[in-house]
Amino acid sequence: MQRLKELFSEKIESTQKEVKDFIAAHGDTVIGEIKISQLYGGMRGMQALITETSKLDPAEGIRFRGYSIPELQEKLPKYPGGEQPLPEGIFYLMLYNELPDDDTVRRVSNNWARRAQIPPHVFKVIDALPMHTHPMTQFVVGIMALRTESEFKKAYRNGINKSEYWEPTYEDAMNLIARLPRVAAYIYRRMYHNGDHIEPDPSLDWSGNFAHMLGFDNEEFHELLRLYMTIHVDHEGGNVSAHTIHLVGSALSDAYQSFAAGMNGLAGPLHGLANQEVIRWIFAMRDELGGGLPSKEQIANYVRQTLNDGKVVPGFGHAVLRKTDPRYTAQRDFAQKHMPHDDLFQIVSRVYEVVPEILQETGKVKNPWPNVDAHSGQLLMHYGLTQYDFYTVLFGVSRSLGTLASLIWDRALGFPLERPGSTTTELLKEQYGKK
Ligand code: CMX
Repeated sequence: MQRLKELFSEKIESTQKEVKDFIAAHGDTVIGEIKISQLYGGMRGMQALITETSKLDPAEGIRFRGYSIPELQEKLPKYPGGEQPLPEGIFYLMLYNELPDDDTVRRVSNNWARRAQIPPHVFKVIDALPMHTHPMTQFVVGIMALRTESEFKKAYRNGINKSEYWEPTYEDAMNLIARLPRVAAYIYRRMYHNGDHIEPDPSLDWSGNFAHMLGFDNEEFHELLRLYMTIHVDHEGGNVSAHTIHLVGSALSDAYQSFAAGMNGLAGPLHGLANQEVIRWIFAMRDELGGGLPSKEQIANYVRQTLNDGKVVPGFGHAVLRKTDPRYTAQRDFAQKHMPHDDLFQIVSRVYEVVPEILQETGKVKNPWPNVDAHSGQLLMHYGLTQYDFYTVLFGVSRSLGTLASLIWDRALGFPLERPGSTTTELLKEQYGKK
């Protein structure tokens, strides 16, 4: 039986040729124009990157190598007796551009379990941080401490040929993915369970083992985590975390450095941190209203107050999406099936009924609909993972699958250093301000 790495190496040559031929034939084709407003507006709508693993459609949402989330829920292998896809499967799909069968997914699971050993200094470095250090900061520090294991760093120092860069990148990416759940669980148990750590169970799948190390052995929670780890993997290439990982990787920084950089972006409140902010926002609203299920009118007033205070309503809006995020819908379906009467789910549902209209009324919010972060916290809360400061770490563990699959392809396709140009307002005015 071929090793997973050999299987991947066979894909490289034909893809390299495909890309090279395409550039040779169409490299001069103009695919868009840039407006001055886009330079000041966060480059919205500019196609400026190649990311093969997924593509975001404003109306339809994310597709991974062409497959939507409902399609993947149907087609990807499941844990025995389970209904949700195994994230090992979506990783395989993104990297190999092929749907895996049950056996292949088991091999990915086993491969990661074999790589999951963490050198003891990583735990010591995390333990040196004060307990009030945000979990995302601890996570980034843990990732950087893991960098002592970098294969790329070693290979580069030994003078590796550039045509082989993908190989140590593959090793680093696979090792990092395998080790992140343990690092994340370590932070969680350290902060919230008096450092009472739980040993991994390598007989479980990657998410199941992660849930186990966090301290959750309820099979329904394992299913939730499989879904969570599948839907957060990737969101094409321009979002802050994916773009950062690609950008930093383009300097031939290794997977550890690139991924840690991206995680600092994910930790921003306009990006991944929004999932903890949603819960904080809902709890603050509930506290202000004296508990219980707020009425639609009370929620509307609270939303208006949030906007009047010059704050964003977390979990709503998106830079690309213009409809309800299918990742939100997948989580809502899960809640409807497993916890239709959960108090917090009732609030989240009511918030969904109220917020879009008010955001629309502002006349400026381009997408009034909920994104992935509007729902994830409620599901975690339901099963007792109540420490919302930790939520973005879960998002980060999942994001490793898409962004590191992309990083491997960046190296396999020999993508160059990313270095766009910048200009100044003065120069723009000189060039275009007189018309
Ligand atoms: N609440 C209040 N105002 C909002 C808003 C929201 N949820 N979403 C957008 N706006 C505002 C913007 O702040 C901006 O205001 P100004 O013109 O005063 O600066 C205006 O509406 C136009 O913004 P936009 O073009 O609609 O949105 P952007 O592409 O600039 O920003 C995003 C996208 C996600 C940062 C924004 O919608 C937001 O801040 N949402 C809340 C935070 C959030 O949920 N982030 C998670 C996104 C998903 C993820 O990455 O995990």
